[in-house]
Amino acid sequence: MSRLHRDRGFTHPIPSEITPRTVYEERRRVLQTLALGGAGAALAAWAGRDALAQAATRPGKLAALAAAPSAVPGASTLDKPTSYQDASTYNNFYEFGTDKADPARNAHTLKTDPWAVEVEGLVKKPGKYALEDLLRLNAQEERIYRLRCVEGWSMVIPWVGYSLSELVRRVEPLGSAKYVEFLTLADKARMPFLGSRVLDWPYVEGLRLDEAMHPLTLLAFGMYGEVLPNQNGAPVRLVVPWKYGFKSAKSIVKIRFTEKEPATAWNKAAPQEYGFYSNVNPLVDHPRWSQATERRIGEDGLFAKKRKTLMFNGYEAQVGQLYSGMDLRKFF
Ligand SMILES: Nc1nc2c(c(=O)[nH]1)N[C@H]1C(S)=C(S)[C@@H](COP(=O)(O)O)O[C@H]1N2
Ligand SMILES: [Mo]
Repeated sequence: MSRLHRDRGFTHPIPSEITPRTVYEERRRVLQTLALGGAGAALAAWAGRDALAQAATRPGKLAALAAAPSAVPGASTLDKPTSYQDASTYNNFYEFGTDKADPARNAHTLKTDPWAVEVEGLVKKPGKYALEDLLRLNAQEERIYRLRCVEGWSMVIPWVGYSLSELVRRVEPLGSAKYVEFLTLADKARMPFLGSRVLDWPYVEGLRLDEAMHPLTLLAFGMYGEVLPNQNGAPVRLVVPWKYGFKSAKSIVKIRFTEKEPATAWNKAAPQEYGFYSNVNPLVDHPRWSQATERRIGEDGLFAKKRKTLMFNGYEAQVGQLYSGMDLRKFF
C-alpha cells in the first residue's frame, strides 16, 4: 500500500469532502483491489493512474447520476472525451452572455429546483412532468457523443440521459403531429442576458417527428456521471449529435407537438445562415465561412491539426436515411 501511495504522489487518504468524488472512489477501488495482491494490484495501480489524471479536472461537486453504457448504435466513440474543465467552461448559452466564458461565470443564478417540463399540442396525453418523474421515466444511459458547433469547433462529451423517443411514445402523438418544438426557460430573474436582443426569447428549437423519434436523439440530464452543470443546460436538455450544436436546446420547459414546422430562434434571427434542419454538412458552407473542418476543443495547441468535418457529424450510417431524396443544399 505504501509503495502505491509513493508512486501516486500522496501519502494518506484525504477526506472525501475535499476530494473530487471520482478520485475518492477510484482510490477506494484501487485499495480494495490491492487487497487481492499480486499482478492484479499492479494493473489496478496503473489503471488508477489514468483515472486520476482524468479526474483531476473534475469538480465532483454535483450529484452523481449513474448510467449504464448505451446499446444504441452510434452511441459511443473512440474519440477521447473533452476534459470536464473545457466542456463546462467553453459554452454557448446566450441567456447568460455571448462570450464562451460567460455561462460558467453567470449561470449560478439559474435555479433548477423545482423544475417541470410541459408536454402539449398534438398528443393524446398532454401533461406536466416534474423533473423527478422525467428522471425516472426510463433507465439512464451514458452516451459519448461528438457535438459540432456551427462556429467550427467540436467536443466529445459523455452525456447521461435516455432517448427522447421514450417520452414521445408515452405522450402518444396524434397522426397530425409532424414536428416537435422545444421551448427553453426565459426568466429575466434567473437569466441576466434576456434583456439583450441577440435572439428572440425564449430560445426555441425544433425537430421533425421522425428526427425526434430517432434513438440517437437524447434527452440529457447529466454529463461525466453527474447531473448537468447549469451552463450546460441544467436540468434537462436535448443532444442531437448529427446536427449543429444550436439544435441541442438547453434548460427545456416545454415540448410541443405541431403540424407546422416550428419557427426556431436562430432561423428567425438569420434565415439565410441557419436553416431548420441544420444537419452537420461539410459540403454546405455557412454563408460567411466553410464548414469543411473543425477544431476539437482541447487540441488547440499551436501545431494541432484541424479535423475534417464528417457528413452528419459522423452519424451518417445511423441517420442518413432520414433525409434520403432531400436536397440538403435547399434544406440546410
Ligand atoms: N437555451 C439555449 N440552448 C442552447 C444555446 C443557447 O444559447 N441557449 N446554445 C446552443 C449552441 S450554439 C451550442 S453549440 C450548444 C452548446 O452546448 P454545450 O455548452 O453543452 O457545449 O448549446 C445549444 N443550446
Ligand atoms: Mo453552437
